[in-house]
Amino acid sequence: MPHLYKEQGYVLYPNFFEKEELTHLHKICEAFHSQWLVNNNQAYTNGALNSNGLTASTYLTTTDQLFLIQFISQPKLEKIVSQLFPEKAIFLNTQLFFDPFDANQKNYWHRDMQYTGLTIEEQQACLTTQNVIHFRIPLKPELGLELIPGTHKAWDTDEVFETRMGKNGRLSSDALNNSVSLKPDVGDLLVFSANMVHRGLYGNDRFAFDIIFCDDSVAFKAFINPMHQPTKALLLQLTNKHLF
Ligand SMILES: O=C(O)CCC(=O)C(=O)O
Repeated sequence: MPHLYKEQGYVLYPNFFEKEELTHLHKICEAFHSQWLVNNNQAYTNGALNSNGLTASTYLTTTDQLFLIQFISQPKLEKIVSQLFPEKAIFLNTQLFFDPFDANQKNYWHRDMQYTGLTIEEQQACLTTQNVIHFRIPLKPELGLELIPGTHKAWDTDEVFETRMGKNGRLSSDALNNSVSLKPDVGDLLVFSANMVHRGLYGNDRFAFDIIFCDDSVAFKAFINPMHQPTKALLLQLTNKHLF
């Protein structure tokens, strides 16, 4: 599998989890989401598609926080993290992906790094120097993601660049050639590089939990919110602490 990731920038692991392994995770995510919706109604009606920071104490009990960080650091996930990252990796954040309030809202091609304040040249350099990987765990069957294989290591063609930047009359939702659509089911794990060109496929009342890991580097430490990291007390209760 690591060679597939190196080549394409993503790997789908079918039936990675038994459905029962996701039952409590799903409950926690539902509880988080309903509270998030109450407090972020304006963002939601204005087009938000995801929330983040589930591991914080904002909406979760300490017991559920511990459950989440145990889930994130479970050996079978850590094994994949260690296979896919060239060097040591750490936990960056979690996200929940859901459908837009407006069913007609268009999706958009992007590389995650384009929203972090980097210049185009810096973004280009990131392809060889920085690794951020999403671990998508659908909690409902979803239409999934559309990805352009190989773009985790290859820079944009003109068409891709103009599309994801919405330039020269192109829209970021326009169709692009050479893409693949992946439709993970509940129990599957979809791992993909945040550096690659991708877009979400909305619909089916999607509800997916993403865990994001990144290189253990100074550049990424700046993006880590301490509120999303386990407290010392929680860490003491964890057997597997390498990712925090
Ligand atoms: O599912 C989506 O809406 C997009 C996912 C995405 O862009 C990401 O996880 O970086």
